[in-house]
Amino acid sequence: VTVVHHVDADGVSAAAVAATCLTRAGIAHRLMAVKSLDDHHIRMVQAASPHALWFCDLGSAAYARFAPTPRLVCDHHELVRDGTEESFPHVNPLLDGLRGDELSGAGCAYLVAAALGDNEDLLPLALVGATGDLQDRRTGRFEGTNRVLLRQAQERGLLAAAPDLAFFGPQTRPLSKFLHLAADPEIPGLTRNARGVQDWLASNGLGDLDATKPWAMQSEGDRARLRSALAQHLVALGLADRVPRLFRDVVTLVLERPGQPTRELQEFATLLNSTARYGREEVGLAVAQGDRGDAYGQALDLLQDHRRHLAGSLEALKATGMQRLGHLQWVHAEDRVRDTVIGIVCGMAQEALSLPRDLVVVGLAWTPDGRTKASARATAELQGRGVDLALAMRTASEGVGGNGGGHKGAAGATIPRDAEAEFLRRLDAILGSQGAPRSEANTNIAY
Ligand SMILES: [Mn+2]
Repeated sequence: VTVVHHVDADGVSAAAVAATCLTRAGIAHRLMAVKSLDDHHIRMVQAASPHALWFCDLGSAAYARFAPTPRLVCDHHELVRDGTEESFPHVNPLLDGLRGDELSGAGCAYLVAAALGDNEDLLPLALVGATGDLQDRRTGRFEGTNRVLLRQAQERGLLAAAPDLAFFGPQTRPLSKFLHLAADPEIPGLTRNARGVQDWLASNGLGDLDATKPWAMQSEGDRARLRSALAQHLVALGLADRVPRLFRDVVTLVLERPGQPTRELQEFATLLNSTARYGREEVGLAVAQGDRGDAYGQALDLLQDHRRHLAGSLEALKATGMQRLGHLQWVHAEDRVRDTVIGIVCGMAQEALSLPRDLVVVGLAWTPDGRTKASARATAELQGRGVDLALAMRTASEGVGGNGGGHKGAAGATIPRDAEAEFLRRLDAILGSQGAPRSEANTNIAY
């Protein structure tokens, strides 16, 4: 079996599930990581002359290109329905009338693994993939099928879930950073203000806390006091509407060592993103399959590089400035942001640069092979108005000789480098037809 998987945290989690259950079943296999199933990668997979194919976190739009090879597709991206989409084993929540954000590629792969044998220990990976795809961000907890998988993992003592502060990095970020790097929700006086955090802690009777210790290492009593103080702080500022967003269901991998990124789902997913998105998928796969030795050490180094790259990328976006075109705001990072993380950076920019939420965000970056990667993000409000980025990005890119797809709220495309302006024009027109609001002015915004 040739396992073809995407290079994000979900794709790596899915591939780790697939590889582990194939090994246990005594089935020979090899792994192939791909950025997308565009023409180039489709030819690459075909050239490998696979006996059988298992697609993880992609394939729902390209399955027809691999007939008559036996195929299994585990995906949750928008489907191409051509009448043959259920003529082979095809696991995608959209085929069952479910939402694409209530089960991840890794979750689909887990359902197959569960059918193959006793693979319940892989349940946490199903949810690492889900959180890597931000499936717990809309409501602050897992919904639908993910919720069922979470309950199973809790019953088996693999995961624990409890409402706690929603900020990123409860296991590894020192408390001060945990608070001042938190931008969603924005907390006036604390967000991006390290000094402000110290003063605020002191003036709330929390000055005795060791701010170098991570959040999860603080005592439960101190955490409870800090949570209420934060809520009161927002209420006192007239921002009570932000209080619910202070909290999410934080999911802990109870068998992992405390203080490690593998101990909490979101941090685990970020660790995997630090590997495969930089061409080091073998490191992420080893960690996802349980390596806590050499590969784990390498992953921690890659995580530092990933953090530096993201911080530098945000600065680059800020310096370049967003431009507006009709229904979208866009920025071209050229070679300053890796094509494999431009989507993550656009998502972060929405919060960190307080971008208008009523315009689709589009980031462009050059790929190493001479093309251009485009990544787009739409808020839930825009999706509610009818915006479907998977369709818009696919149609606009195919119109200029590229390809694309994804989810309604997050999608990507690869296009010829000389077609960037035409692509943006087509995308803008499609977004308009989908009901996206228009910006007031076509201006460059300087930050
Ligand atoms: Mn996915």
